[in-house]
Amino acid sequence: MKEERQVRTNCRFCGYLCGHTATVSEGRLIDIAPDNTRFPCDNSILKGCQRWRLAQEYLEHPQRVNYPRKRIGERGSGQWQEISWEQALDEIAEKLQSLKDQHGPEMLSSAIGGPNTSYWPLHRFMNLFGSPNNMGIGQICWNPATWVNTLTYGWTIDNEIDLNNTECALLWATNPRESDNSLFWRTVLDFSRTGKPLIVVDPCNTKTAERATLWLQIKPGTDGFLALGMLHVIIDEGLYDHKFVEKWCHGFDRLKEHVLRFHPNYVEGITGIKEEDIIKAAHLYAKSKPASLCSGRGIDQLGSNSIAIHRALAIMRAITGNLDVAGASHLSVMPDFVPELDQELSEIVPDAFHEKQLGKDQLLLQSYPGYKRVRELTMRQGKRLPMRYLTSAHPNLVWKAMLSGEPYPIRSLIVMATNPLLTQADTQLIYKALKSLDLLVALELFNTPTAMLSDYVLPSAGAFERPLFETKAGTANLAYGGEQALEPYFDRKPDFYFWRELGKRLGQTEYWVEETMQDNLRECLSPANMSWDEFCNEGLYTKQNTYQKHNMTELQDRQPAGFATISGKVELYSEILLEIGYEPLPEPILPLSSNTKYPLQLITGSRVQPYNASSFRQFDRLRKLHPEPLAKINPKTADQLGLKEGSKVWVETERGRALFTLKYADMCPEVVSVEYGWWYPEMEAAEPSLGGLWISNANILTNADFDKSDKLLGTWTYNGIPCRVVETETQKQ
Ligand SMILES: Nc1nc2c(c(=O)[nH]1)N[C@H]1C(S)=C(S)[C@@H](COP(=O)(O)OP(=O)(O)OC[C@H]3O[C@@H](n4cnc5c(=O)[nH]c(N)nc54)[C@H](O)[C@@H]3O)O[C@H]1N2
Ligand SMILES: Nc1nc2c(c(=O)[nH]1)N[C@H]1C(S)=C(S)[C@@H](COP(=O)(O)OP(=O)(O)OC[C@H]3O[C@@H](n4cnc5c(=O)[nH]c(N)nc54)[C@H](O)[C@@H]3O)O[C@H]1N2
Ligand code: SF4
Ligand SMILES: [Mo]
Repeated sequence: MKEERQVRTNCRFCGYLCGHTATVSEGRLIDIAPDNTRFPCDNSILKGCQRWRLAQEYLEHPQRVNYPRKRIGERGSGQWQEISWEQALDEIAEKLQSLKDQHGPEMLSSAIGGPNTSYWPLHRFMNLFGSPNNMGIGQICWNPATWVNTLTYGWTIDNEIDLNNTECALLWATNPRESDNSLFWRTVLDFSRTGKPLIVVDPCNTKTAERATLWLQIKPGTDGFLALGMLHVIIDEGLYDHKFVEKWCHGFDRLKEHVLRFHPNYVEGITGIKEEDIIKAAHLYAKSKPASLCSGRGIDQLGSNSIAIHRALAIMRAITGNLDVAGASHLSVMPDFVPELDQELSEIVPDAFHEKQLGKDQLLLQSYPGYKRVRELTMRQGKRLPMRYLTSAHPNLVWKAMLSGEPYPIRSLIVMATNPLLTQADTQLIYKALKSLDLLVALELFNTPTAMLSDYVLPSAGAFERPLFETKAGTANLAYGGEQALEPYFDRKPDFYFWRELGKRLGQTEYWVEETMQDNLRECLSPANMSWDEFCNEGLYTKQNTYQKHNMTELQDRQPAGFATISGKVELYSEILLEIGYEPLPEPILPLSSNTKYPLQLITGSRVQPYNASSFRQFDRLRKLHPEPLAKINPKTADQLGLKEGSKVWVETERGRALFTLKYADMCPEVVSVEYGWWYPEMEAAEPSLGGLWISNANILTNADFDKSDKLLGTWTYNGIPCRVVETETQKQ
């Protein structure tokens, strides 16, 4: 009989890493089952997730990349030669060295995506190579809240919904029913059954909004006005926490004056939400204690408005006494284990290469000077934010430098665990930029459209084939994950291997001491006094959350710790924003107005099951469940435009057009919400089709032009874009 092994492991088919038990025989995965005892996992919720069931198929899928391949025809011709890792690494290293000699290290860029792998090995390599040009999606995912909470509270927070403590939950622009198959959705569901107030702010009546006691149907991009309208009510009616405000908040009087003009009646005209509902929401949130306020991607993707709205929400939490309080939120603490910042070696590289950062002089915070200024403050409490995420290059500047050579040439790109042709804004620009490169390398599991245009595609070890260590980028004392379930199939290698081997070929040997990712993680955990084996067994490293830390006295001077800001308090009025030349109080702006040519407002990319971004379109089982890219619209709006449910439509913006199937939904009138990430892996994996890249890709409709992006972080706009919808008889080509 064949020997079978049970391995306590985690799924890696999206960022949640749900705990599972894998059954492995002769190095092959033969079964997989959710494991409630491993964080984060809820068996009943996981019944709804379709992806983990695909584990075996995922490992063996005929479209997986299994061996390193090198382009032999024209770029994008789909002609490849399989080569060894040695050859691929030698050739890539040689090419990078010669391009570096010619143009300087900044000619190399890299691209990363959502939480699909560990990114610090890439950052370490880029730091040592000397290039600041890593592009991410942080500007529209995670960074706005992290930056804004840090500059307001001195550090970032985790929001809590705790069934015993939380008396009210306010979910702002997030739809965990579609985006989260793990513990958070379980908690929201359970909370909704308590009958306590659950408020959802979303233009669409999502499955999450359906569970709300109050759904605020907001016009896209007007959230800053709503938040300031609620603040108006809370302050006007004295519903704030007077003691906390007096002792711990800076600039309350200026805030009070600032919110005067956001009368709910005025806010109703902008947001489309009735005055009485704005007042009701403010009452529910401010009077129920503790109240939790959790926000999602919908407000991270609104250009400058993202900053104003996050600031207003940060202020709302603080003045209602919901900061660092059980059942509402807690300020995170630095990890006991080695933070990603140190794994990246970000602090040992000379400052000189920071000078080469694109947009450094225009971006006030998401830049090395901005980072350094904030670091001076957070270091008062011994905390350091992850540097490479929060200084990542603005993609629009990088794509443009590839094309124009200005301000300096960027000639090569290494793409890891992301598919920018589908997930970054402005597909047309990216396509031209990629075509112009001297070297394009993709570390991938599948032959994505981005990989199709590459010079080399390297087969990464994915879910179950490599160890996992997820850490909130080192901003909290929490890590979860575990051991790989099996050795990688075929010639796949963990991403760590690629960076280490490339680094060794380019003079970085002394910085890559540990041979494997496991060795590295062992070292990384040692300050926390936990062995890698213990960690894998538990699947979790964490400490009990602590609260009200600003009141704790520091031993030497017996002074309360306060907050790591310029004033030492929560900055309602931000001194650091004032200092760097940005509005110290939240100033929302009206979203781009619709016009006669583009009369509707577009939302791109709300999450839908069973897919994750542009991934999983290769799986027939999932395609049967959700066969077509949908554009959702209010039936009345459709009727006014003479459009019928089920018809194929072009959604058009000034940037281009993409094909969707129209679906009626209970949502804001005059708004269209399209799915993102759609391509067709069954179509030709070469030019001109590139896997159906140009058919229904939402990012054909978007742009991230630097001069229209936010000046603080470079946040661009994925939601609230003027558009129109035109019926077409054209079917998928
Ligand atoms: N219009 C619009 N665009 C958006 C968004 C939106 O809402 N609207 N959302 C944005 C957000 S929040 C995010 S996070 C991004 C997500 O965008 P991406 O991170 O680009 O997500 P995916 O398209 O899933 O691409 C991930 C790729 O990584 C590969 N992969 C998986 N695991 C591994 C691994 O271990 N190693 C390697 N090397 N590869 C691996 C997968 O095969 C897949 O091709 O999209 C952003 N783009
Ligand atoms: N199935 C699936 N799950 C995923 C992902 C995936 O691609 N697929 N991606 C993962 C990633 S990378 C992320 S970042 C998370 C994101 O997860 P969530 O934060 O839940 O993000 P979304 O579903 O993009 O957006 C949430 C809601 O914002 C609303 N919205 C759009 N515009 C506005 C606006 O202007 N104002 C307000 N108030 N609401 C608005 C949308 O209607 C949508 O219902 O999901 C993760 N989980
Ligand atoms: S939600 Fe589903 S796909 Fe994501 S980690 Fe959990 S089981 Fe895997
Ligand atoms: Mo994301």
